[in-house]
Amino acid sequence: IKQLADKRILILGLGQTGLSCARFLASQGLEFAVNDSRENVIDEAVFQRDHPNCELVLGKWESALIASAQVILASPGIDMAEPVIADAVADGCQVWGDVELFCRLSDIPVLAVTGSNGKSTVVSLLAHLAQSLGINAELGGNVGVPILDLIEKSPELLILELSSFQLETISSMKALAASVLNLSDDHLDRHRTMENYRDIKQKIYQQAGVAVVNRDDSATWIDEKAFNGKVISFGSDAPRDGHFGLANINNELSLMYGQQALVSVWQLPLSGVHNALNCLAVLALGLSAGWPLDKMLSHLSSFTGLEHRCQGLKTHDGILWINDSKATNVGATIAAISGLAQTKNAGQQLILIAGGDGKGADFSPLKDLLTQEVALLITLGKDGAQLAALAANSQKVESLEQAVALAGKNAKAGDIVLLSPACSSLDMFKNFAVRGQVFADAVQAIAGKQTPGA
Ligand code: UMA
Ligand code: ADP
Repeated sequence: IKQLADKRILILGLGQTGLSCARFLASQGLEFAVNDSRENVIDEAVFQRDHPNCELVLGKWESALIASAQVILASPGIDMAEPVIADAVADGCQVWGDVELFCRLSDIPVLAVTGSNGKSTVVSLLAHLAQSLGINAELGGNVGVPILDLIEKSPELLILELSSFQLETISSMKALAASVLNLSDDHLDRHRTMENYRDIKQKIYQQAGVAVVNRDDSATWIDEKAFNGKVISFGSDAPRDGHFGLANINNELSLMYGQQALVSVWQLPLSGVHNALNCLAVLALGLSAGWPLDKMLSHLSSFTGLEHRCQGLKTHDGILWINDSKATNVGATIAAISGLAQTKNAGQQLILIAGGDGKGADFSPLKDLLTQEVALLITLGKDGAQLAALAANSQKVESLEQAVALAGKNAKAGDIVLLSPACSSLDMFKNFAVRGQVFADAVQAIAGKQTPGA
């Protein structure tokens, strides 16, 4: 904490991260200023009561305040390359995020996970296994709990989900084990190129004890000669000794550790090859933390999965309605459609509801699946029209309720209606969870009620 004493500290952004930074600095008796470019982000009176000495500027970026800071604690959602901010930051000013501050202050061991998709699933499954094994671990980061809020709990292990936004400001992380699960087009409106996005994600490996890499995705690989730690890989092919993979054993696809068959994919709690890969990444990370493989395997099946990720809804109309609102990029929607394509039968139609803010993504990798697997594409939101142009049969609507109504009219019993937007929700909803809930409510309104005699 000496690094912060007598420094002019500025918190940029007053969402979850900024508020947690403010609480932490105050708990250490440190003074700070806060700047958020939006109005009405907090109850100012309450904040000023809790932090009476804090200079608070809301509603605009205050160049003079930014220029006078010696340490800036930047919220992940703020693009520090924006000229109004970048031009104001003084030479020699340290720009950290909450995670970098944590890394500089704490030596609690960390399992760190990033990737374009599967992060929340992997860290939640790790937390589930830790709890089942009686390990005092806490889960935090991009999954929704700011990391500085966890320091005072003094867990024996931290399981951290890290976004590219959080990794951008990291330089001191020394994870026990770290993984880039996969990389596909996302957040390019901020990171500009895939190379830059990959380089940011790869910062998670800096000084890690173990790098857990995906053999199927070269963007997750690390230069083993330049790396001091150990590398464990996972992938969809049969693995070498000491690595994880998949293989056909007695006509069933099985999770493998070297030559050892671990469990059939049918016994896993989550379906789809992408989830089998997520489980392999979990086992590799858990093993790196010293967790016994047999004990992890015995607790895998009791994981119940997360809402809004390929979650089937309970209805009475014979249609399978699936909420995959968390599919906020093209890679996630490809995983959802490919997973269903493997299991659905020839008579089952798939209706897809997609669209929202595409964050500058290239949608074309979806084209073949949309043509081959999707009977009707219903689009909405800012970039809905771009998606609609890729499919043979598509219709545009204005709201998610209209999309559900249209899907209901076109689907017959046995069909599948999938909400998997390939886009962020932020053009129409507060977040993906609200979008998923609006979908679930609209589905219940037309399909949840038991029909008389049913
Ligand atoms: N703000 C400005 N000007 C801007 C942008 C933001 O002033 O141009 C202010 C907003 O007014 C607001 C604050 O900054 O007051 C919001 O900060 P933030 O956007 O960094 O959000 P937090 O509430 O601090 O939440 C962040 C993560 N949000 C983002 O990265 C956008 C949360 O991830 C994370 O759970 C939380 O920290 C705790 O670590 C959310 C997310 O959408 C779930 N992440 C992206 C994703 O998963 O794709 C990366
Ligand atoms: P993240 O935290 O990285 O956004 P989640 O576990 O919340 O990941 O899942 C987000 C979306 O990605 C969901 O639609 C989910 O079905 C899909 N998904 C999960 N794991 C993978 C994977 N390994 N590859 C591709 N898509 C995935």
